Amino acid sequence: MRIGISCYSTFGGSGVVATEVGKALAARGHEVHLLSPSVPPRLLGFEDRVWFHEVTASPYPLFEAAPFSIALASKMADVAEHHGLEIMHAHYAIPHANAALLARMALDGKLKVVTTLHGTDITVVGADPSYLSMVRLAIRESDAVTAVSAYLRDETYRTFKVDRQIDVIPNFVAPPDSPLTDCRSWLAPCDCSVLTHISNFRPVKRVLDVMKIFERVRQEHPCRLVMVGDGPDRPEAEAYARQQGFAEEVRFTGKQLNISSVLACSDVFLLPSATESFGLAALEAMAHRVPVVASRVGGLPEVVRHGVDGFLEPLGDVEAMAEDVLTLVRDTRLCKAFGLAAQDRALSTFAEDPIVDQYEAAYEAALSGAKRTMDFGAGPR
Ligand code: GMT
Repeated sequence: MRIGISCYSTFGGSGVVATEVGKALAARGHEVHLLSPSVPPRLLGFEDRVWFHEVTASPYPLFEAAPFSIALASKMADVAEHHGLEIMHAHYAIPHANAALLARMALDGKLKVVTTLHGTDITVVGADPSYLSMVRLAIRESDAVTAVSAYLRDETYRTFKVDRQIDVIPNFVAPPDSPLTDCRSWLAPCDCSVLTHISNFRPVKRVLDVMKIFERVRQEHPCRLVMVGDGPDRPEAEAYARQQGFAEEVRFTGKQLNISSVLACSDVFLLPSATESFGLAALEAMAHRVPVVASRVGGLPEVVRHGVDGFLEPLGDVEAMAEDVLTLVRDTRLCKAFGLAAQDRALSTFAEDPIVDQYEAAYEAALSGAKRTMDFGAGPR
């Protein structure tokens, strides 16, 4: 097939999934055209059968802000026409799915649109009244729609009241590469346990809870905290560590391309998010044998098994999460057993190949026009 993939180029999960799907499809012999405002971080080197198309919204004196969605739709239509694309796979509804529908109109319906819902495009920003109608339209009119967890599918039905098939295709992970560098001595220059958090430091990630969990654990066990990523709440988290007098024990590494090196020397992964449709960062930690301590929200219970490969606690219960971390770091045999169970689950249940098969099946369904004849699945509407 000739497939377009449209995504954001930030370090966020939707861009990671989009790029990894694209690379996997290209490895299977498909022709893949990635459209994004800049090269996504996971598209590092040259990949056979992968084209990259930069989307730029030109400024004009009349515009208060350059209309990215229109520029994206235009680019989609041009690339689809000149490269004979059959499918446009939109990752994150706003504005990728709406732009893809416009491109489909521009090409008289010759392009099929597959939309993957990732998380806050449904649970936060998509539910905002200023976007809701257009997200509903995108979900209703796409030729196929997928969601990354059963939780997200059900939230979509609940919020948008759409009456159509939405397939659950979870995030996936490949077996970890051997780490490029051994950074444990830099991250934790002592015989300490290493707690790690990776995110884009948006409010939904509750990075202050991460700091408070660490603050509690360090009172009882020697440890260090590694904070990977960047975003609006980083300054507040750094200020908190300084005010509480433990800044020397926390490494804020900023954005990192090679998270394998960090995860390979981590003991526990922290994800106390307010909502998480799936939790790709948790899955990547699990693939590296790192047990996860997280909040019991959204799709996280579909990924982490409480008491088997991690712990899930009520949202905001930093005390319980700190106790869970202490349970793990005080008992290295238990921590290792959890890590092995986590890796086994990540690499079996969320293995790349069968999940990419499901995306291929979604493309086939879109091409065959099966949307309207499918039975509507289990979710409430
Ligand atoms: O930042 C992004 O690219 C998307 C982001 C979001 O907020 O929607 O991440 C979501 O997509 C990931 C990949 O499917 C999921 O693993 C994350 O759980 C999800 N994030 C949230 O739901 C907060």
